[in-house]
Amino acid sequence: MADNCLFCKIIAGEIPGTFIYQDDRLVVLQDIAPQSPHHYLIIPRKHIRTTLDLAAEDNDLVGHVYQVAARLAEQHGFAEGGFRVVNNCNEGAGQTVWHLHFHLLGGRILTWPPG
Ligand code: DGP
Repeated sequence: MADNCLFCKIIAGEIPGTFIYQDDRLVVLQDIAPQSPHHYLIIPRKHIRTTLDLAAEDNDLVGHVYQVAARLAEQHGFAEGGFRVVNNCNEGAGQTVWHLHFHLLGGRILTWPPG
């Protein structure tokens, strides 16, 4: 757990969050400011600051993130309609929380390109 990390504190139960799913490697939270009818944050338990800080030993973890994203989209009924998994890396891409996370968005038509 990293000092002053919002997501580490939510994972530790020090700050409340709505957990959609959790296992030994990651948690999935309801986003506090949803951008689509389904907007979940897939957050590795391990504190990794950004995508740039991923190591080869994290390859299985990232694969697991995508497996969980697909299963949740199916279970929550928005896989067929289309969904998106997004990681914002660094400020210029919109990263505001410095603990690696993946947005899982679905439940509406998602336009392209993003802003
Ligand atoms: P990003 O901008 O890519 O770093 O995404 C951070 C997301 O985290 C953003 O969509 C809003 C969400 N968020 C910020 N604070 C909280 C919080 O306290 N609880 C939850 N569940 N989500 C939060």
